[in-house]
Amino acid sequence: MPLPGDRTPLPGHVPAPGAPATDSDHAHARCFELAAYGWDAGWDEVFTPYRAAGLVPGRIARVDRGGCEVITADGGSWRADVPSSALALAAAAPGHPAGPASGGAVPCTGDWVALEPGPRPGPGGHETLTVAAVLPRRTVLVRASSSGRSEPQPLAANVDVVAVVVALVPAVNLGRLDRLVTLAWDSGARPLVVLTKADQVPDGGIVASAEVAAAAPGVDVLVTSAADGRGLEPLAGVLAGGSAVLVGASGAGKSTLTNALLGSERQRVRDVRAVDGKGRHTTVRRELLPLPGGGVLIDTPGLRGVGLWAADDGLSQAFADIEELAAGCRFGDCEHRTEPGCAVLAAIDAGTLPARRLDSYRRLVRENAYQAARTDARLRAERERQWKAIARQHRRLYRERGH
Ligand SMILES: Nc1nc2c(ncn2[C@@H]2O[C@H](COP(=O)(O)OP(=O)(O)OP(=O)(O)O)[C@@H](O)[C@H]2O)c(=O)[nH]1
Ligand SMILES: [Mg+2]
Ligand SMILES: [Zn+2]
Repeated sequence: MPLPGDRTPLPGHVPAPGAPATDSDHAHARCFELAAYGWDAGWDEVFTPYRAAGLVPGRIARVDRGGCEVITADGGSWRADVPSSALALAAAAPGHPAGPASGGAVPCTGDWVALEPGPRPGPGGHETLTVAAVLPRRTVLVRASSSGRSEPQPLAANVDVVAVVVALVPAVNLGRLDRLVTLAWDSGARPLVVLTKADQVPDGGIVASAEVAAAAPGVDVLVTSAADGRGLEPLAGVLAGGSAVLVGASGAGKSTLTNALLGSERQRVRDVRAVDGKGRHTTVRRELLPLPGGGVLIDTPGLRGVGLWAADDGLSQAFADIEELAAGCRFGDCEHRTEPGCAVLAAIDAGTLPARRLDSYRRLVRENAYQAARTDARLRAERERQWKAIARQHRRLYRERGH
């Protein structure tokens, strides 16, 4: 019972060895093949009603304008349509799509979805897969969209680890790191900092990694070099068996790391001879790739000016040290500026908290609050428009009935 769908394998896709032949083999493969992509008993339970409705599970490997690529139970990658009606529904869904969202979210890379197999309408219609629902997300990495509108943009769903990739050259920007670590914490997944290009610094990144560890309490820091292979084995160990996403600035070395972990030149990386390469994105899509040691990795395009979106939880976790200190301030509403009995200022005086960290915290809290205010205003305006539309409809019905 093979799955219907546009059987166009992704470039570079290798069919799973020993493809199942019988129905019972296929039922077994259902668990086996998707398990390599993170499917487990929990997802299987969530999927029960969808399966009863004749839908099949899949994981989104990549999203593009016309639809998406999904990995299905046979281990293959197929194209699937994302109907515009589903997108409209999702946009109207409450809370969309921040936080582990409802089934009404716009699909993004890493999402588990329920697919409807069926014929494409129209003359000579061939078989196709359509995304019928997005399963509720366990984790989701969200940023404020770069379009300037206060909208959340999901970058990756259902990952266990968010790896913040930062090059050791040029020198690490700790303010930028704070922002990315906050975003990573806010996803609900485990953050990890991966420092790259250790071969380019004389001390192998010892000093910088200590600074980074101090700036990101509770987050593991790995020093790597794709050029000489250092740190790659521990990194592969951390990523094995789960789902991870790589985020960071363009040129940080995400795709180079991805290739090193895959053991193949799957992802295009920036040409070292490109003199005008600054600020140009080599990777243009978020793409989910299976790792040889088990687990999957999502490589992403470089993030420029990434904004926080409703990242209160992320801020509390990324700056747990400051919030803990603040609990000891004399005044409950202490702003840690000039107040007497301020535990945060005392820690800065004592040299146990860098002043830079308080500045960074303030900046991100302010930005997060500003973003929230703008979002609320937009949601209010939207609701008003909806009410007006309903009122218009009522008036029309009223007139038609001859009142
Ligand atoms: N010396 C050295 N160079 C590296 C290392 N990792 C990456 N590079 C170089 O850094 C440049 C950028 O690497 P990419 O992997 O394309 O960076 P990226 O983060 O994927 O960039 P975008 O796709 O634009 O977001 C390339 O020229 C790589 O060869 C490393 O460990 N050592
Ligand atoms: Mg890249
Ligand atoms: Zn204080």
